[in-house]
Amino acid sequence: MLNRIDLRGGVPDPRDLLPRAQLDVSVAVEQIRPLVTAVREHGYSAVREASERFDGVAPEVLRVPVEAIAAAESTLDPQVRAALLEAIARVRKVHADQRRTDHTTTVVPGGTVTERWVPVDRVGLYVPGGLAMYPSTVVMNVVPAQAAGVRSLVVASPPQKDNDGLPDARVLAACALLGVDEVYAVGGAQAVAMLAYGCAVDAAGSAHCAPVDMITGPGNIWVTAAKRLLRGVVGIDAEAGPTEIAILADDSADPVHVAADLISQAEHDPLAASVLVTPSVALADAVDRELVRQVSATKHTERVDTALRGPQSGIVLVDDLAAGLRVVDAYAAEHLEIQTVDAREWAMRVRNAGAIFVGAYSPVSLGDYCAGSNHVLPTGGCARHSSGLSVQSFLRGIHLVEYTEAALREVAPHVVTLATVEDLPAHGQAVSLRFPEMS
Ligand code: HSO
Ligand code: ZN
Repeated sequence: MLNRIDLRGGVPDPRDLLPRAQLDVSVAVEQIRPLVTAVREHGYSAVREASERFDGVAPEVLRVPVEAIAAAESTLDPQVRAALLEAIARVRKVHADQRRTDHTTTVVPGGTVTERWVPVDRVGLYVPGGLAMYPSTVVMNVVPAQAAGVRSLVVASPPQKDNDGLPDARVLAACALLGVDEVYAVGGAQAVAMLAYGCAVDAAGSAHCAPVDMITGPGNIWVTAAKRLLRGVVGIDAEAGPTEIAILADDSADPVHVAADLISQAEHDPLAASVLVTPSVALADAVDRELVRQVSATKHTERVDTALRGPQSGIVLVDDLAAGLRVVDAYAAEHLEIQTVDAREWAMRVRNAGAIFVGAYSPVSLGDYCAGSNHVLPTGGCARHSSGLSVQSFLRGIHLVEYTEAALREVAPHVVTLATVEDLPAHGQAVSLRFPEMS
């Protein structure tokens, strides 16, 4: 069922041979540019027009009334509430441990540099609502922002036709459980533009969404394009593309589990990528057989089938696990499962992955919801240089430089030398004129 890529015999750099979807965000950027400009210039009316055009519905007041958020929570299925609360508690536990403390380094006696960690003031969190609804993504965005100490948090999520133009009720309920009461029923590129520039949220212009400093969260290609276009106007997290799972497995892996995990992420999107890397032809054959069986029985057969048969998915055959490790490093998957003997040891050797799921009982879906880890992770190979969302994403490190007169005097000649070498004498002057003996 999956394409096979045979890398046995070894290849110097497997990167170009690996399956990966080519999503051209730059084309999408040009397509959404007029919309972003319209939102900057016309605010409310442009946002509403775009919502009607793309989502087929738009409430007159874009801000969700707090009563509607509370109502979504009070009508939440008790089992869903319990599951969300469990997820929140676990994600909070992990993210609380990420908090950084200020640190002062004494460079020389009388000369210190303190690093102060200051949260971003106002953050917009985008929660998608297309093929699936994502209350779990509310948790994964809000919890680290709150743990970082972000003061003002706003959520934007597309209006739903079947919920009177409000965002999905479970998304609203998750906001309520986390204490977020500023929510906008706006999706797509128009949501990103609205958050970045700020805008009136009713026709009379009597209510406003203030501009945010940073926008995080996954979204479709239009959301990603708008984030790329507005980067600089606002800060953004890593660009999110379609979901990916890579599994490094040997003969010890259970093909039934491997197939289920590959399907679990293919379920997100016809463009999702599911990749198995293995030295075992027997496992590859067994997984393939198992996929045929499980895909026909799964709910979203068509979507999953398209994703698995797409050029972005496949089984990569390698000589041994060490070669497999080079392949998964070159691929830099959003999610990497290690289902091998000594899985933890192999996991510790991986250099590039958004998150690593170790052993037979740590599937990606556990991390999607309830492991405590974050599920907003770098895709498209960005795991080579970026991390998933964390408390750190919402903090800025500000250096406080404090030198005494004596400490500055001591280092002044070096500053003057470096300023002279860069032909910036005024820089040197700013130091030397403080000390009459130097001029
Ligand atoms: N696997 C997705 C996150 C998610 N899965 C949300 C289910 N709900 C991207 O990491
Ligand atoms: Zn998922």
